[in-house]
Amino acid sequence: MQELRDKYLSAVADVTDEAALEEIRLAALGKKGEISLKMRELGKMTPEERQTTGKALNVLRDEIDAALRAKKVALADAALDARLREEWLDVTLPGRPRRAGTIHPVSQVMDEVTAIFADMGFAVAEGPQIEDDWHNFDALNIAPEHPARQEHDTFFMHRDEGDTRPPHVLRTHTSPVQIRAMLEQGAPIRVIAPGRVYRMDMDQTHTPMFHQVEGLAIGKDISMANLKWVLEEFCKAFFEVDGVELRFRASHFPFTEPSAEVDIRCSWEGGSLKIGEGDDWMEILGSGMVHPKVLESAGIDPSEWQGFAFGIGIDRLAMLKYGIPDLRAFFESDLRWLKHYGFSALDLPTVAGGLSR
Ligand code: 2NL
Repeated sequence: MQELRDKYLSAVADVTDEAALEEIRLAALGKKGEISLKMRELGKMTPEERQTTGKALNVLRDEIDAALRAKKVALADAALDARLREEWLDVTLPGRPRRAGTIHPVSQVMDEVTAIFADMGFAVAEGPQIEDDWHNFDALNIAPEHPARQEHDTFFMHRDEGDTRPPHVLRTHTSPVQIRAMLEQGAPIRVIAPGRVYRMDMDQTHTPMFHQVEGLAIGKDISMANLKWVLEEFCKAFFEVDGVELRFRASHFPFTEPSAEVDIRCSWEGGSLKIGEGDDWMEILGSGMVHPKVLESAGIDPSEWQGFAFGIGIDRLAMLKYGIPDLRAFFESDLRWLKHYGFSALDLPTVAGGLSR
């Protein structure tokens, strides 16, 4: 009896998995288990023997049963502990940063410019990026001899030999969109034409594709004064400065008469740009009164109607507003860039010596 007790209790103590534990239970307490067989032998015993042996067997059976149950719980606990250790994770760790996409600065500026002009009653007009040379040039009073019409400056679509159709080009401005709008809607009209334009130009400061917003307002008595007000309102809203000051410089475009390039007062101290103060002027757009010949081409009678048009390059505006907070630091010694964007008048410290960031 003592032997049986030691055998099973030490087996239970040594076992390390539930399957082996179940084998021990069957070997001891199962139908054909050692204890069960011993119980069956009680029938052959004398009543006295049966009483003492039976009692001892019951105690032994209960003791082994209790040990088995306790071990089962212990094994389950240990298994759970092991799993918790294995699958442990530190929920206090900071998350892995995810790169979030953003709207491209150029798209953002296009949207802003569009929204500002929408507030002043300008509708958005769209048109093809591949244009015929009539809409892109002739209708805009750009003569056949004009440099823009040379192979050198404009992307011309391929023509097979013997194909005598007039040339198609990648539009060099969004003006043809406004020509189409005038032909479709007539006067009065107030539209802007934002979009991609193409010129064969590629260097440090030019890309062959860039972005433009052109605007057009035609009415019975729309004047340069209206142009000035619209552009001032635009600049106040876009640069978020109340005290903007614009300077209209006489210029020339084939499609406007008179024509003006427009500069905005700014300061450029310590390499950071401030609009509306200072002694520098930065060119931001070209404009003028729509040439009578252009109105005529677009099916509008110039003896009855007149109006203004303007064109703004978007890429540099995007750079100024969102791209680079400190252009001088960013471009370090690139005077070509600074000159191109109108900061040549600045007294730059000896550039070769390097500028502090
Ligand atoms: C510039 C110059 C300009 C226009 C664009 C225009 C359009 C039509 C008729 C007349 Cl349909 N003019 N557009 C007028 C003046 C200047 O852009 O330097 N842009 C960046």
